[in-house]
Amino acid sequence: MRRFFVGGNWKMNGNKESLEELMSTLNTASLHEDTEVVCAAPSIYLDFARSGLDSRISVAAQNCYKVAKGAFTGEISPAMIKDCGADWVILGHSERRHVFGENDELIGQKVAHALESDLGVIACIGEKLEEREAGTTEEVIFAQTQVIAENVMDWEKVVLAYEPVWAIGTGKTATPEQAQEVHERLRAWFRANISEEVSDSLRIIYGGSVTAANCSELASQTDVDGFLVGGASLKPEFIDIINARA
Ligand code: G2H
Repeated sequence: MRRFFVGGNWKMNGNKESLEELMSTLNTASLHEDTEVVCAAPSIYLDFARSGLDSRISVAAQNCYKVAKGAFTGEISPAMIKDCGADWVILGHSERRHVFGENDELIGQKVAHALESDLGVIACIGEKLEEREAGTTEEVIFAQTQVIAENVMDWEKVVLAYEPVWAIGTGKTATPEQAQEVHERLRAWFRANISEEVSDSLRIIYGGSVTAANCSELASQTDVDGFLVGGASLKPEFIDIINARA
């Protein structure tokens, strides 16, 4: 049985005042005990998020670099993330890939180093609209997954987030059928290329305009094991998304 996983990706939003309000709403909410909840704060607020959120909620960074320390101005390392009390990092998010030009090779190196440093990794993959329209969705997401897989020794610390780029922040969610279809194919890829055990146990979560209104139907799909939520994670409706699985 895969534990339902809901991540809130705050992206580059909020300030101390608004985040404090959000955290107090989450801290006092009734949250499904079976759901693992993680909030990904901007790096400058990692400490603030860890001290403001109660212990039911883990904290993630939204990115990190591929080495522990050194002359890399502006970057943060997994060791620093852990030092702030956070346990997870999001890697390969489409905004890192497409706004900041991160390629598969760099993402793979970051995955390897984050895992070596004992951080959990929320590894993101997803196709662009033109790739879906060209019928290359599988080719794209399998290639992204392959590079991630080459850098993973222990799958227990990995959650795979399928986030179709055309659904991110656009209000255009994948239908439950579209999400299930891709998640099922990803699970089949893991069965064929990694192992039956990893295929059965790996949590594959969906991201892209998830809201309180569409989360229940998505959560009821066999291979959807949770969500990575952007915009809606900054609002009280995040609680409904955490509690989406009946
Ligand atoms: C996808 C998602 C969170 P949103 O990026 O990772 O954001 O829910 O705003 O589409």
